Amino acid sequence: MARIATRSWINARLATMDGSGDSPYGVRDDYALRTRGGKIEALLPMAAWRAEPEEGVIDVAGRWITPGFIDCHTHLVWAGDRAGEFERRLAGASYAEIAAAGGGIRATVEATRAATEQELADAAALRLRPLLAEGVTTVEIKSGYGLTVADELKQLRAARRVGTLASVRVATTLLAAHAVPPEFEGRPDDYIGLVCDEILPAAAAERLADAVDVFCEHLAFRPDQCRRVFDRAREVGLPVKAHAEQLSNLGGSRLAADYGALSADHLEYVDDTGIAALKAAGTVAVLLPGAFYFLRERHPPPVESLRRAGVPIAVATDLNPGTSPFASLRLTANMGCVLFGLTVGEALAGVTRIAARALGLAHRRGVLVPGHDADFAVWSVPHPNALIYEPMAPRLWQRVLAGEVVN
Ligand code: DI6
Ligand code: FE
Repeated sequence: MARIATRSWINARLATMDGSGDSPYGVRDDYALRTRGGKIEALLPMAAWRAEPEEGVIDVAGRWITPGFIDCHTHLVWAGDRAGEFERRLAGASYAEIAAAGGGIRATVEATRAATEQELADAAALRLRPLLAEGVTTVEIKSGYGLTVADELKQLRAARRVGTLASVRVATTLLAAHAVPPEFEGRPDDYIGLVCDEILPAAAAERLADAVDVFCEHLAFRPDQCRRVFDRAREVGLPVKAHAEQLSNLGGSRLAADYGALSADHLEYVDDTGIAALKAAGTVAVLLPGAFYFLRERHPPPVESLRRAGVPIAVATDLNPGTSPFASLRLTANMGCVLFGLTVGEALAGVTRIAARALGLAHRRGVLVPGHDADFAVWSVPHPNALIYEPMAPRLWQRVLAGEVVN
């Protein structure tokens, strides 16, 4: 069958999420959305729309169209599970104690090293399914459970392969500075040397990483160690991100801002200096309420200060086996509202326009605007706010990737 290059979705209500105007949703009522060659070509009032010859026409009968959702922070590729650790935490052990005793991230590292690239990709593609069923069209995937040259590259290749196994776009992030691996016990600086001298250059040479991330925390790496990784990333021309201020304040967001980071993520303990630095650098604050909830944290990120400062705020699942085993971006966005005080409009912008920005993709994804990738979702809802209000309700009518209906 010939591919129809031009299509219009007609009789639609658009939530463009373009950030202009008074409403956070950017509503256009009674519109047509035309795509050509995988891009959005035009948004037209129905009164101005006429079918072109050979054009495919899909009548959505008043349904809503939003940009495809973007999960801008996940650790989707892993092996093994940490259910026993969950039980130990419920019995009183802390995340930090479990990590210090060699569990936590290291347990997942052991299982991930033992898995093949294909096994990892297959498991990740399966794990991704609920996200796709709720309108996700782009997912970021981090490494960080390999922690050797071969195993980090294996994880990144598996992440890229997910994009061929499932109808989704994948952005990869090298997070080799996630934990000190057992063979470097007590020698974190030596491990950072391996990251800078071998793992990062190898990932860059094979074009396996779109960005570089670090875990700046007491139970992971100090700011001066993270700085070495950022310097190396800068040398090879890769943008950076940071897990910062999740459990304590080490100044990770200031460091990230110094390097013009795309995003600083978590930020429960960020202070005013950090917030000012993020604002000045244009760095996105990525909030991860799933991890906050699952670790039973008590100190939410200072959303009102971030908002007042004008720092762009995204929301992501942080999907991982230790701190956020929740494959739902809509549930996560709901948690962002209930636990952190985001408005529904902010949460929706946080999984579309601002999430795209956190991945350096603001020029081509995250809003409905001519010229952008034709990645969007068609919903059977009275208003997009229902997607966040009632996060488990199956409201997806169509998921569209590069102008093709994929669900
Ligand atoms: N912060 C997190 O929430 C995850 N990684 C990180 O740096 C947790 C990863 C894990 O516990 O497996
Ligand atoms: Fe994370």
